[in-house]
Amino acid sequence: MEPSSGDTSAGGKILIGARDALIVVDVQRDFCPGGALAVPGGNEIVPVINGIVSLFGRWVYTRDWHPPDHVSFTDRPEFRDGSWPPHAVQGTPGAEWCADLQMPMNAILVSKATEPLREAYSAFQVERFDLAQFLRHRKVERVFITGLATDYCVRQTALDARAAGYAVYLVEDAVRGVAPETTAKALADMDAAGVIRVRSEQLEDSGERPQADYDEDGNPLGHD
Ligand code: VGL
Ligand code: ZN
Repeated sequence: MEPSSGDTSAGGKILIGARDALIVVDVQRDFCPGGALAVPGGNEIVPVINGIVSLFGRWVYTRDWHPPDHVSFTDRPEFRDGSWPPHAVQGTPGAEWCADLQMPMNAILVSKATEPLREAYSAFQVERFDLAQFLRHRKVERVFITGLATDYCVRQTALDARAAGYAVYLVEDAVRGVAPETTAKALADMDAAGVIRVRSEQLEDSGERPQADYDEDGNPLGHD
């Protein structure tokens, strides 16, 4: 029996187990209402994410973590790729996690787009940390993607995870987009890449969890 290969048909239950990881993309204040690059309804996904966190035993939280002079920032932003207002600047309140977002102690944190001249919409594009390899070494086979924004960082994360060979699930009620047209296009791109759309209510606990990375004293276990 393969405990983590649940029923993936539309509306079916999906059992979350040891080979699954939850990816939470850029749930930061600047992407929530009141922020510099506010995504409509961005804050509404926080309780949805909080409701599924405990089903998982592996978590990756990504954050946009720009220098103040990041290449994507412009004085007259058009709110599209390459033309954003300053947002998610390292160490500023706008770069902090949205209020009430739960984050397990053992979650992995990946900061991205940290260099002035490079854009990085996905944590798989980070140069100094190989997220695909990190997940592979931990026997992860399926990733469940949540966060902001559907049309940019969520889209790119899902496409990169597919390219890295993972089965990818987009948790539709746990994402929001910047604009309707680009969001529709992003969903079509993800569909074409084989990303499976699910809703948070479909996810169920198998009771199975991955082996710990560390022993009780914090020493790495290194079972690879
Ligand atoms: C994002 C625009 C600019 C995102 C990040 O997290 O989707 N979008 N930077
Ligand atoms: Zn950004």
